[in-house]
Parts: sequence; structure tokens; C-alpha cells
Amino acid sequence: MTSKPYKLYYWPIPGLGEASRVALTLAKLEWEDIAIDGKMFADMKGDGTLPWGMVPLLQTPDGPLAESIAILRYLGNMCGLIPDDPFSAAKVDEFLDGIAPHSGILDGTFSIDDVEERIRVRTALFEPEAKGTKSLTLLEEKLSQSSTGWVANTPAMNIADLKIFTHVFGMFSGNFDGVDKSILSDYPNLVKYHDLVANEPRIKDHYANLPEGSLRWTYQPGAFSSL
Ligand SMILES: N[C@@H](CCC(=O)N[C@@H](CS)C(=O)NCC(=O)O)C(=O)O
Repeated sequence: MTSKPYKLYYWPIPGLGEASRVALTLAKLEWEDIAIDGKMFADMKGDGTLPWGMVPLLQTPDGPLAESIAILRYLGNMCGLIPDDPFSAAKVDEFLDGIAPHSGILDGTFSIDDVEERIRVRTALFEPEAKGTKSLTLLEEKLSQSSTGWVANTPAMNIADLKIFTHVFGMFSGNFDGVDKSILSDYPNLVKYHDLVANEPRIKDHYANLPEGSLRWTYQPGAFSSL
């Protein structure tokens, strides 16, 4: 471990840490991405390091900060991704809070050991009227209401875009068996939104050089152009 002033503790997957990782980079902070494993998580939970017993956790020069959205709002201030106008800023908050019940589409499937059963349960999540379909349909509709393309209809990209982009497209990396990228072909606005965010110069630059086999290919321009 280094003595960098900011340290993000999370599993070595995009998940709930990804939007903050992007914001840390965009804010040009000196930071370390600390990949935890089961033992480290148990130790941190046991010794009281985690304020709410969960990750992600951001260590800052001012102390530890938990809750992925609180971390994102904190970093959003540092990378200029929170609108100055109070109404626009509140709309961004509305999206961050409104998306919360939709962030756990796959919850309850990670502990299913039998792979066939896991695939069956996850496939069912994206059938008509099921949880995954409802969430993606809602976002599809929200995007149709944006005149700027950014999810909260702000003039420029904001932290709600970081959250929604990393959350939605992170599901389709192939890391979650039973969740195929072809699902996205029913959501043209989401695919168009992917294009917008992935091609935003700072995002494009952030994901430009990925290691072989990275799960983050879903954040690169053109990731879903073959649908
Ligand atoms: N509301 C929290 C949820 C965090 C969360 O669910 N973290 C999971 C990992 S993705 C966790 O730490 N689970 C361990 C546990 O519940 O013991 C946030 O957004 O940060």
C-alpha cells in the first residue's frame, strides 16, 4: 500500500465502486484502488473500519467516507460534475436517489451456487414485467425525456451519468452469467446514451487503455454497436 491521500476499498469489480473510481480520476486526485478480498472485508468489518459494515469505503485526508452515493457526491464537487444551478443539482440528486431501488437488479442471485439455476433466475429478471425489464424500461423512458442527452437533462455530464452509465452497462460485461448484452437491443435510448457517455472525452480517455480481459470493455465507445 502507498501513502496516497485517497484510497478506495472495494471488490476488484466495477460494481458500486466504479462511478467513484471515474470521479477520482476526473478530479485528478492522487488515489489508490484497493481491491479487497473476503478476508480483508471480514477484517475491516470486524475491526470497525467500515462505518456501516459495507464497501465501498473511501479513505480521505479528512477521514473515512462510506455509502457509494455519498462518496460520489463528495467527489463530484471535486471534479466539477455537480451543476451550479440549484434546480439542476437537485435533479441530479433526484436521479441518484431515484435509481437506488433499481441498482440491485441482480441482488439475491450472487449466492445461487448452481450455475444453471443462477442463469434461470437471472434470465427471468429480464422477462416482460420482471424487475430488470421494469428498471431498464424506466431508464429508457427517462432518457426519452432528456433534451440534452444527459440523464438528468443537465447541460453537461454529471455524477448521475457516472452512476447510471457504470451501473447499467456494468451488468452486461459477461461477468454475470444469464445476463446477455443482447438484452440491450430492446432499449435504443440506452444504447444511444451509452454512445454519448462513452464518447465524452474524459470518459473515453479514462477507459482508453484497458488490460486484456478487462470487464470494463462495456464502457468503451462502440461496445454495443453490434447489437
Ligand atoms: N448502500 C450501500 C450498499 C453497499 C453494499 O451493498 N455493499 C456490498 C458490496 S457491493 C457489501 O458490502 N456487502 C457486504 C455485506 O452486506 O456484508 C452503498 O451504496 O454503498
